[in-house]
Amino acid sequence: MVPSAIADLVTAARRITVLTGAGMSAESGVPTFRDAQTGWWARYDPMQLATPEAFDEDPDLVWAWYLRRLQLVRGAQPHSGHHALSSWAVLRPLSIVTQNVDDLHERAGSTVLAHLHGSLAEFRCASCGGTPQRLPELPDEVPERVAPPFCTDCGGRIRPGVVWFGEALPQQPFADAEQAVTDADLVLVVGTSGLVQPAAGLPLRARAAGVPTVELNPTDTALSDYVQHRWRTTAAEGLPRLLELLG
Ligand code: BV8
Ligand code: ZN
Repeated sequence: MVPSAIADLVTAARRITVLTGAGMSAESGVPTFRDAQTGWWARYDPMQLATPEAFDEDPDLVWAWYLRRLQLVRGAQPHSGHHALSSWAVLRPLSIVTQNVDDLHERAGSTVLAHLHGSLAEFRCASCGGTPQRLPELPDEVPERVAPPFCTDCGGRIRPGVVWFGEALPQQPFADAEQAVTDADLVLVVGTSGLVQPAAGLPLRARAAGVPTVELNPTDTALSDYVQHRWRTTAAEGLPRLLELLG
């Protein structure tokens, strides 16, 4: 049952911006950052691995971690929440800003306005920034360490096309995201703990611009006190209910 204040906002909204985090992919079987990682990956803290320092120190370990995550995402399917957003965008202008590096929104038919933290399926040379001509082949069982390939242009190491902790976000996507949360007449915040900056500041910008903000998350988060409405639901449960309101 959608809380009535949220139902009213959703039916009235003409320009919606949805900010999604790892919780959006959870029901597709992709672990969130704060879930214990499965298997022997439980030994590693993503916050330690998702850094340029980790890649410099142990490129083979970090590269294998990303190949493993890419393999996990390729084996995952978008869920009813992803499809609900894709259908909603046919009925109303809807922008998706995601912190996620998977392509589940796209595979549900959505266009993503901004991948704030890059993408698992993109790679570039850590030295010259060039993009390799071909993607790495994925072994069935990714070993604990796999040496990253070298750039055919300059011999530098190829790295994942994601934004690591301590790295700046891509400027245009972040500018587009800021515009999208202030131009909207409703901002949904789905599946994010609101701990990672500057992405977590976007709902606050919406609030400061007088845009109604609604959090869809089964638990309280760092943003819960700052959004206008909280709906303790999951992405795959809640988003289809909101779409149903549009008839
Ligand atoms: C930068 C790509 C500067 C890589 C990621 C001290 C204080 C404040 C800030 C900092 C600080 N020290 C450092 C910083 C900055 C740092 C930061 O914010 N650190 C935090 C942790 C303290 N930020 C950065 O470093 C950023 N860059 O600041 O640069 C700069 C400027 C100019 C020039 C140079 C440098 C870069 C941050 C990007 C890092 N990269 N990802 C990769 O994926 O490997 S972040 C990564 O973690 C994800 O992309 C995501 O953004 C984040 C995880 O957050 P969530 O998505 O929220 O996921 P989480 O697991 O936390 O939560 C899941 C939620 O889902 C939960 O609430 C749960 O309840 C909910 N949920 C679960 N199941 C469901 C569900 N919801 C709905 N349905 C369900 N079924
Ligand atoms: Zn290069």
